[in-house]
Amino acid sequence: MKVILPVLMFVLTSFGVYAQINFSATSLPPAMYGCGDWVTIDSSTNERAILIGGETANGAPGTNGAVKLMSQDSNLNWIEKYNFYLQADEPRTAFFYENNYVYIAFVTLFQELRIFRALMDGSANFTEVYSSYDIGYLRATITAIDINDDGFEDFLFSGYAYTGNTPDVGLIQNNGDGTFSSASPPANIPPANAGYYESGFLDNSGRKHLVIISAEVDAVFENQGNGVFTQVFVLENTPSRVHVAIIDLDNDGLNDISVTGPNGTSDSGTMLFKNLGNLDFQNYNSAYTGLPNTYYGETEYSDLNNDGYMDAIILGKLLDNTLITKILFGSDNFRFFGDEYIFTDQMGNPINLSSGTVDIHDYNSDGKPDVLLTGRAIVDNDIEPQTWLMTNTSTLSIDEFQQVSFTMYPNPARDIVSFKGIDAIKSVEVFNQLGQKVLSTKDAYSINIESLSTGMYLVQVQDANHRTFQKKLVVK
Ligand SMILES: [Ca+2]
Ligand SMILES: [Ca+2]
Ligand SMILES: [Ca+2]
Ligand SMILES: [Ca+2]
Repeated sequence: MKVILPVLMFVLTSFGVYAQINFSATSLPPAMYGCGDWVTIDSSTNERAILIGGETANGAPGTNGAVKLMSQDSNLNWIEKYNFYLQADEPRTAFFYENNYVYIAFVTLFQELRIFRALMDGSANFTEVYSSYDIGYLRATITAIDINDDGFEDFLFSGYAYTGNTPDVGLIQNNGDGTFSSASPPANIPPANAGYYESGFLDNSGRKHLVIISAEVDAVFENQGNGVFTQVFVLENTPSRVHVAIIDLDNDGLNDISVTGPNGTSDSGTMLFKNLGNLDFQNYNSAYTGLPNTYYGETEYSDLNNDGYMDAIILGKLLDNTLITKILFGSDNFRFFGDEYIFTDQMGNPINLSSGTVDIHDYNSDGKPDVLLTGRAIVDNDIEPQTWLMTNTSTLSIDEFQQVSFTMYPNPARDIVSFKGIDAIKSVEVFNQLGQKVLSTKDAYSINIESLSTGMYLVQVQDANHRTFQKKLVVK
C-alpha cells in the first residue's frame, strides 16, 4: 500500500439539506443504446445543449441512429439545434474544447467514426472535420486524451472484432489546426474488446490517464507523456461492456473511479475505487457500497440533496431483468444505504430505463443539479426508447435559517464541544481529515473530544428528521 497523500477534506462549507427532493419531467426526442450529454456551445454564456442520440425504434438500425443537439429557445421550449445525421446506431461520443471550438467525435455500431467541430458562439454550426466509415470494429468505444503530449487532445478508440478482425486500437491524432489524421496508437495500450475506454485526471500530473475495461484487461494506465503508457493498477472484479465514471466521490480532491456492470451473468455489481494518491486505489464492492447489481446502464454521481455526500443516480437492469432508474442518497463516503428517490414522469408514473445514459448538469443555473436520462423502457410489453430531462425542483429547507443559528462552541476546543440551535439532536459524528469517523454519540447536545489529537475535524450533527448539519472543528 502506498502512502496516502495529505488531502483537503473540508471543501464543504455551506449546507442546506433540501426539505423535499423533487424533479419535474420533460420528455425529449427518444433514444436508447445511445448517448446523452451536455455540450457547451457558447463559451461566453456557458450555454450547454443536450446531445441525444441512439435508436428511436425497436431494434431498427440505420437511419434511426440520428444524433441531435437540443437547446432552449427564448420561450424555454427545447428545439432541435443541430442534427449530425449519423449513419448507424449505438453512437458513443467523446468531446473536448479547444481554442473556442467544441470538438465531438462519434463511433457507431457499424464501423463509422466521425468528428465535428463548431465555434463556441452559440450557433452550434458544426463542420465535419474527419470521417471514416470503415474503422474495422463494431461497438467501439472512444475517449479524448492527448496521446502524444503536444497539448492537443486526440481521440483513442477500440472495439470488438467485426468479420474476423482481431480487436485493435485506433488513434485519430489532432493536428492542432482543426484537422485530424489517423496515426499509430501507442504499442502498449491494449484493445477494449467489447469494453470501455475512459480518460480522466487521476493525479496532479496535468495529464489524463486511461481506464480500460475489456475482455483482456481491467486496469488504470498511467500516461507518462510522449505516448508512453504503463499499466499501474488492476481494477479487480470489474465486468466487461460497462460504464466508467471518473469523479471525486469523497471530496478529497482526488478523482475516484466507478465501474458499472456486469453483463448480467455475475454479481460483481458496481465497483468503486477510492483514489489513495500515487495512482493507487482501494476497491469497494457492492456489499460495502450498497449499490445494486445493475448492468446495461450507467451510474453517475452528484450531491443532489445538498448534504455534502455524493448521491448515486442509477439506471439499468437488475439480474432478474427488473429495470431501475433512481437516486440512492449517499449516507457516508462510498456508501449508499440512505433513502432513495424514484424518478417519475408528468403523470407520476415511475420512469424505469435500461441501455441508456445518465448525465447531470445544472442547465437552468439555479444551483440545483438536473438529470438527463436516456434509455429503453418497457411499455405494455413493448420496447420504447425514452429521453427525460428531470429538472430539479427541490425546495430548500426552512431550516436554512435555523442553521444560521446552529452553533458549536467552543471552537477551537480541547475537551467538551456543545451544540445549540438544533431541536432533537439524534447523533453527532466527528471525522478526521482522512474522512474516518473518530467519535460519535447519540441523543446528546455535547461531545467529549479529549481523545482527539490536535488538528482539524468535521463534525456532523443529525436531527430527528434526518437533517444533517456540518461544521469544522479545530481541536487545540
Ligand atoms: Ca495530441
Ligand atoms: Ca476522492
Ligand atoms: Ca447527498
Ligand atoms: Ca438546475
